[in-house]
Amino acid sequence: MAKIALITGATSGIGEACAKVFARERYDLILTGRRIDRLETLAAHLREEYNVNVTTLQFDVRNRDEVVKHLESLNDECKKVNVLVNNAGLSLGLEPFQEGSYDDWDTMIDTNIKGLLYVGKVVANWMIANGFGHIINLGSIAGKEVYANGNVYCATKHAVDALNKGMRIDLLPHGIKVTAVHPGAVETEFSEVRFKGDKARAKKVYEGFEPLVADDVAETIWFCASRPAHVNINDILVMPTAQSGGSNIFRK
Ligand code: NDP
Ligand code: 8X3
Repeated sequence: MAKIALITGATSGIGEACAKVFARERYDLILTGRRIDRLETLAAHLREEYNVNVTTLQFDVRNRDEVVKHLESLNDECKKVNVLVNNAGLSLGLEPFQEGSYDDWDTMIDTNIKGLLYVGKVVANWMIANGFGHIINLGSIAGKEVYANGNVYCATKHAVDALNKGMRIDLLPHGIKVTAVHPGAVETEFSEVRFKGDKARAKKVYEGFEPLVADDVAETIWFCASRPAHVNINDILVMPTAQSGGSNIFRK
């Protein structure tokens, strides 16, 4: 039987790249996101290209009832998930703390922290029942350092860093691996979302240096997922060579 990877936020960027890498490695996939048309297009491509089974689930990770309902609607075979890539997340706005938007703060906290917890808990309980599994949480350099105007986004990723450690302590007795992958700047739709559709402003973030691409992160995630059973990568920081730390890129 093929192994199974469940990937949240598979409609673009790092999540989509992970779907392609795990399909290449002949994993069956459960892909989630809100933009169902994109999920269906990707699923059709992966079935055709790699002959893997792909199930798509459309839900908003911020909605706890929806998360539980959609995930628990999967059949028992699908719940034998080997790898969860807990990836769905976003940044909104880039303002000094005193000018920040309450709505943006709520959305980031609800998505990056609460969404990761809701999905993580459901899947962790399947993994406990199955006696195996590996949870890979998407952190960030923003979870290791704080940069100007990054205040709340950085706080959510620091929370992911702490939760990753806590999850590992609690799940280790059940034989479940827990890893955090913390990327630096990756050119995806991330900055377009942060700047609310302003493509020109988003593009500027990646000018003058070579950022990571989503594939670089997906291959790092695959490296973590493909270690032997006795090896766990607790935490990995993967940066563009040209970016020495959280503050070393231009964000305006
Ligand atoms: P993208 O914007 O390209 O992808 C984000 C994904 O998250 C999309 O598939 C989106 O799907 C999903 N998502 C966002 N909000 C929700 C929600 N409420 N419910 C369900 N799904 C949601 O960005 P990236 O690929 O770059 O980001 C992926 C992860 O990597 C995030 O956690 C981000 O914080 C992290 N990261 C990104 C870095 C970067 O520089 N790009 C660096 C470090 C970490 P949809 O909109 O269809 O629901
Ligand atoms: C995304 C990378 O440095 O723009 O987490 O916050 S950064």
